[in-house]
Amino acid sequence: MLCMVISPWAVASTSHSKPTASLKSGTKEHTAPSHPRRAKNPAKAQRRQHTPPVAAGAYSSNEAAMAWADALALRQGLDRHWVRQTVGQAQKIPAITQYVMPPATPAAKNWRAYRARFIEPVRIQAGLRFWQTHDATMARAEHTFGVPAEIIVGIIGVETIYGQHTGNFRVIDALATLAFDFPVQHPRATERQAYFTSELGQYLMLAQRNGWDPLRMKGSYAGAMGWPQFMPGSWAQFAVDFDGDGKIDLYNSPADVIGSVANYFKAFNWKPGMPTHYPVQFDASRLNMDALMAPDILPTFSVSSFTAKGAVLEGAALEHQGPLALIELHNGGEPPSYVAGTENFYAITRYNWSSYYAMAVIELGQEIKAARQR
Ligand SMILES: [Ca+2]
Repeated sequence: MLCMVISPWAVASTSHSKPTASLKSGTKEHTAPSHPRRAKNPAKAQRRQHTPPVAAGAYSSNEAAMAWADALALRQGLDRHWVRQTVGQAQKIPAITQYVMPPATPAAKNWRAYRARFIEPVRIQAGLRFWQTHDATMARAEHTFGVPAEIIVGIIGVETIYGQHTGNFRVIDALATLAFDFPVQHPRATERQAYFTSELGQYLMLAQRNGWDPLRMKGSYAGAMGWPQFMPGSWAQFAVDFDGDGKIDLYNSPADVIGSVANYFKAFNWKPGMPTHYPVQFDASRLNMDALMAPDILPTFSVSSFTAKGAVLEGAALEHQGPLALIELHNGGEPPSYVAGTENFYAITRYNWSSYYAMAVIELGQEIKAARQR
């Protein structure tokens, strides 16, 4: 899974964008401890599908990489020769060190532009076909994990358009580059480098456990893999065998993909039956915007405390049990959009740390569900 945060405003721009791999984007993001496992930015990943990676030399001659390989083998009981050989054949991809950098001049955040990128006819039609083809599996996932089919279909659509764009970088190259050559000028270089180093270790252990050829697997520039773009640590922890063939395959088994996405949300406290968000308006006479925005996307306010600060809810929202957050989505030069996010909205941001990402997943799922009902 990802855990790179998508940078919404970057989507509208043609140049590079934000870090992903879990870099937080500057949008409304929760300031919690760093996301343990996922990383990636679907928009960037898709844009770079056709970027031919250019290698700059193998890691076999990199002493730090070889020392790390020795330590991993010792710590995890892996074959030292195999680990050294594998890491030694990883290639540094200089372009990847550019991709993870924040843009020099960030574009304005723009939910409408971001939305237009993901909520469009090709993706909706692909989602409709996917849902129709895997209807029974979706229903089984919904029943087993309590996560609605429209959220599952929204995630897989935003990530890879149902497996169409799963990434063309060798995972070993992407992770080795970010583990051993993470750009020092990045504002969170130490943390990010540690993250990718850990993911490289997870990847090698996954490969060893599953009998993969670690030099062949492909993924995003951040090492996210398969239809749901799971980082290796997420694969190890949350992926499930949902077609019952005894293996987990997020590249070729749609059932495993569906079950794994649903299981990820279950693990991140998805609340069955709870809406993701409600419409919200404001009462200017008692509005305390600073207080409402202070917790960022972390659901914090009861309905009564939310409305006391000037948020106006109606209908089912007034009966909501559990905390809410005020979610702000910028629209370039136009006024921002706001919704009241629930714990399930927050759960979607655990897949990719961005409220723009979460809203795109939700709205894509809604559009596909509506198309099914037509
Ligand atoms: Ca399977």
